[in-house]
Amino acid sequence: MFNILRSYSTVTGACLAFLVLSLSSVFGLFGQNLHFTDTALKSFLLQEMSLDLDSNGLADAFLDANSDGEIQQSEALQAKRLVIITGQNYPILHVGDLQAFTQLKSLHLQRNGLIDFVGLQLLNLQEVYLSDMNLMDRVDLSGCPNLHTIVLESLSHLKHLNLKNGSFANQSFSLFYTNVVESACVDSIQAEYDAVAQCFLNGNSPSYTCSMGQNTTEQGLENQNPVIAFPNPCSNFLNLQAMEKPVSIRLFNLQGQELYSSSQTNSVPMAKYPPGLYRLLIQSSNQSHCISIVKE
Ligand SMILES: [Ca+2]
Ligand SMILES: [Ca+2]
Repeated sequence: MFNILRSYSTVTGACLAFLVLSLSSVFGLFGQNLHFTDTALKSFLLQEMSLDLDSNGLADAFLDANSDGEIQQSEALQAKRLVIITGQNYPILHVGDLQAFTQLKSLHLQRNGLIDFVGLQLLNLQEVYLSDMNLMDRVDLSGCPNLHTIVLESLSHLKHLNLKNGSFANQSFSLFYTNVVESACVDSIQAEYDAVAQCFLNGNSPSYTCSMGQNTTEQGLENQNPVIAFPNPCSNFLNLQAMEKPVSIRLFNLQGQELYSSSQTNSVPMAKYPPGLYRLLIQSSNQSHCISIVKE
């Protein structure tokens, strides 16, 4: 009897030990602190809001949910939509650390010193917005095969763009290229500004299948800004100052829906729209320009 009890308790003990080990390894995995090679990126993610929970293009929650001053694996896996708009305060140079954010669907990077966007393999990523980054010269999205929306805007030194991935030739990408990037030719892919802009002008959900082309010349990378919109961020009204009188002014949300259109105006009423990111398309007699507008 004693032996039976002893073996029973040994088995129970072994089971408990196994359970404890399993649980600790599970919690160990998800509770693991992420290591960041780019400390500015880590600082930003800890100190500023970066999660966009309501999909309006503006951050509204902190990634460090348990406020322990570290980003755990579990916190990274909760991130579906990440907004990183840093200004001068966080000199982020690379985005490779975002590789741990494997559940990301949408990534928005704006106004920082990033010099490239390369090396990320994110299978769930569907949308990428890159704008107002004057130092960025290389964008390689070939590790993100499920992208359907790519917005590249005001990347005045962008020279190398790679959208190529295994199924690229059969896929349709939505691209908005605005004012400064008129033609991106990298590897064998050429995406032409005019065709994309035309889709946008038609008010459709913009969709443009890049063709495989031989032409790799770069053209029209002038850095002019013929339209000024202010204040931006705005609240009730957005004022426009254009070198040439606009023929039409149209406001879109991030889903591509047209919210407002006018031919005779130098200000756009914004009061009735919810806070978020919008795009203003200004067409003059011979060119069109797109500006990102933040409504507070
Ligand atoms: Ca939001
Ligand atoms: Ca944390």
